[in-house]
Amino acid sequence: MRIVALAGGIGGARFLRGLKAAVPQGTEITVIGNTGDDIHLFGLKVCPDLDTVMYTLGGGINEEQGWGRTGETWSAKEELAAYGVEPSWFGLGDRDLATHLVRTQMLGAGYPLSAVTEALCARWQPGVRLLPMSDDRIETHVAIDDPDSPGARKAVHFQEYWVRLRAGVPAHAVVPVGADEAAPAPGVLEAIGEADVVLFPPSNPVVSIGTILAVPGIREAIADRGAPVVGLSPIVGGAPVRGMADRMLAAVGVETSAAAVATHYGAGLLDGWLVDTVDEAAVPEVEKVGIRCRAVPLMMSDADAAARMAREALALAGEIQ
Ligand code: GDP
Ligand code: FO1
Ligand code: CA
Repeated sequence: MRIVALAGGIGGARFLRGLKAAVPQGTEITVIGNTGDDIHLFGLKVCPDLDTVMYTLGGGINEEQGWGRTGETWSAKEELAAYGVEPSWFGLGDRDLATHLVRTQMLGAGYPLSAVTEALCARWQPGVRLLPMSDDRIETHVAIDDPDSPGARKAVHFQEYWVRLRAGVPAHAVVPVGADEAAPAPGVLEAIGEADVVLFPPSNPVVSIGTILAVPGIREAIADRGAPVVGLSPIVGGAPVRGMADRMLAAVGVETSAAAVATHYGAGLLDGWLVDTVDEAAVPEVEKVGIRCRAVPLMMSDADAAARMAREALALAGEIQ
């Protein structure tokens, strides 16, 4: 069986760990990773979502934090702070820095991000084929009120909105800058074209899955493929399980509910949707718009729970086939 999964960071990575445990040997899993969160800092290219997937599946993730390396130290960050250089709000750990150094060096030598990601994965052996959604630069920006100019708005990088501002001010728009002119990375459309199942893990619907779908050709390839497309809700009981996805949903005019996210993806894209058991009442609402829906436990409290979720998603896909 060939599975394609789109993925952001933590929600995507933890689900993928469960998926790997749930599938029979020989199953090929291709992950299309979000690169809209990528940022250039101190001359380095940082790809938080690709790294979160790579470290989580490769056994190098800081489990409590959900991003960055296990056993991390922060000497470089302290030295940068001593120089008084900004940004000081984004922490690059010493171990993590090595990843960004290798990536930046390879990009500088002319390798595309997809080749660089493959090279980094040669060390981490994530057990899936991890592809960036695109080799082209795409950066998610968020429109907020400009505090220095009343009545005006300004755009900030997604990481500035998420990490520095902690999504603490209203987001008026979310724009994947560069997506219009971008192309899917090599292998992305081919993997979708050969997939038996396409999965949307419980990743952020706007800045993770939404950004991947904004790369021209990806949404169309998934919709046209005809293989079952099954998603899992990152919204449980009317709130994100983790993070500030409600802020991002509000920016695109979508209610923070498991049913509203399914409707946002739409029956033209999504065939099946899993909501948490606390959201059982949403099932008929989702089925009414033509998406098959089941209520099952969706809390990834450990790897086994994530594996059970993956089995449920594949079972629903099997019903649709
Ligand atoms: P990010 O890039 O690190 O923000 O990670 P993703 O976009 O992949 O996933 C973020 C989403 O994961 C958030 O909106 C959370 O609500 C969701 N999430 C995290 N843990 C869980 C969980 O245990 N269950 C479910 N259903 N969603 C989760
Ligand atoms: N998240 C934070 O909240 N603070 C940080 O300082 C931070 C640093 C960081 C470094 C590397 C990396 O791969 C991820 C990092 N993250 C940090 C997480 C990341 O920025 C966000 O959680 C995601 O991009 C949101 O999707
Ligand atoms: Ca992300």
